[in-house]
Amino acid sequence: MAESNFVDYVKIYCRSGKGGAGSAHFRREKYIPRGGPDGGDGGRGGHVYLRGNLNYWTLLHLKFERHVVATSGRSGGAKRSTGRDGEDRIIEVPCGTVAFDADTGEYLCDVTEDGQQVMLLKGGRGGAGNTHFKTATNQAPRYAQPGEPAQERKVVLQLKLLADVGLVGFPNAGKSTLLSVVSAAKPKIADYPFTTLEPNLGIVSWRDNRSFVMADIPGIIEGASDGRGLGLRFLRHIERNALLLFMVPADADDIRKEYEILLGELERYNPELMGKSRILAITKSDLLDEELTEALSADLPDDLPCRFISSVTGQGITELKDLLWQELNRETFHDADAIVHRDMDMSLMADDDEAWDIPPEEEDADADADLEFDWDDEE
Ligand SMILES: Nc1nc2c(ncn2[C@@H]2O[C@H](COP(=O)(O)OP(=O)(O)OP(=O)(O)O)[C@@H](O)[C@H]2O)c(=O)[nH]1
Ligand SMILES: [Mg+2]
Repeated sequence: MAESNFVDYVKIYCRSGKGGAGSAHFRREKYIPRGGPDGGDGGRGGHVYLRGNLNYWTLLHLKFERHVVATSGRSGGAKRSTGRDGEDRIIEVPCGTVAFDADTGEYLCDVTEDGQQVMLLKGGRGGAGNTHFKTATNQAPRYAQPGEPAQERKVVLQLKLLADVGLVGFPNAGKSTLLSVVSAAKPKIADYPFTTLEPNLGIVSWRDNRSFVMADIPGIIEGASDGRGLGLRFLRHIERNALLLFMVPADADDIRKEYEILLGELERYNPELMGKSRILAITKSDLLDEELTEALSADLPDDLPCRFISSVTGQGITELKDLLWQELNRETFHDADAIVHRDMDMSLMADDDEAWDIPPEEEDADADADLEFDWDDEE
């Protein structure tokens, strides 16, 4: 696909800061012989966080940010002075972002709310200075603790849109057209397959100023789970949707069969999608007369509610919205946040084999110059 502004996948190298070393300094002042240990503790290394931010819709702003590196804690100093903590780094992400380990595919965390902050990598603890090691039998410990090392990780961030209703259908089924009539969204609509190349979101207002969010994703075709068409790349955007609205056009050869193919592709992608509520809309019903409608009604799938609609004439649209709302508010409805993110299969991801140019660790300028102590010379 050409360069697009809808970025829902980025890979970033992240590193927390290492802890500063404790100091093994000894007090040295005129007229105070054998001043004793006075080395302070090292500072904590910076953490790396993810933070949800409603102002972002995609991961575009991170596309060229390849490294996120927190700074290290500073070493402790003389006179029990504690080293400065490293600076934290916060990666701002749109709500709905999920993080995975880029090497193992392991699921790490999920950010769904504005302002929600999740620690991705912990900064190293600072080491204890030699003052902590003074004991009755060892009044002059010449050692201090080093700081904890930094943590590093390549992280994949994936956006899984937060929408209530996801539209599922073959190309040309009329998904974008429906979104355009029930919301203010202006998706591209045309009479050829794969008009929609990236997901569109729209807010559907319903009675009494209430509303829900609908996601129009690119069409799915048979074999999508093997990578045909646009593949299943966009299916992750319906993983969170509480409700799936299947759409099959009235002029399809076999409505029930199309529905079953779609269902099969979804199941192959993630069997958990089968646990979601489903509704079937037979679109473009303006092409049917009463007789045909009746004939088709006799052979519809019976495991879900079905409705005939037309985005052109408005037939069945209000009833469909009512039904969607009703389903979304069902008492037993599962929480969209409760989805289980499966670990990613990294072997399926195109390996970009990039050179990472991992930035070198910074050196601590004020690191223990005082480590060589000359306590004995003081006498
Ligand atoms: N007669 C009729 N035509 C419709 C209706 N809804 C959509 N269409 C037409 O069907 C064609 C495809 O509509 P789209 O909304 O672009 O279909 P889509 O499902 O978004 O397709 P992709 O984005 O390619 O997956 C367009 O030419 C629409 O004008 C309808 O209710 N009645
Ligand atoms: Mg479309």
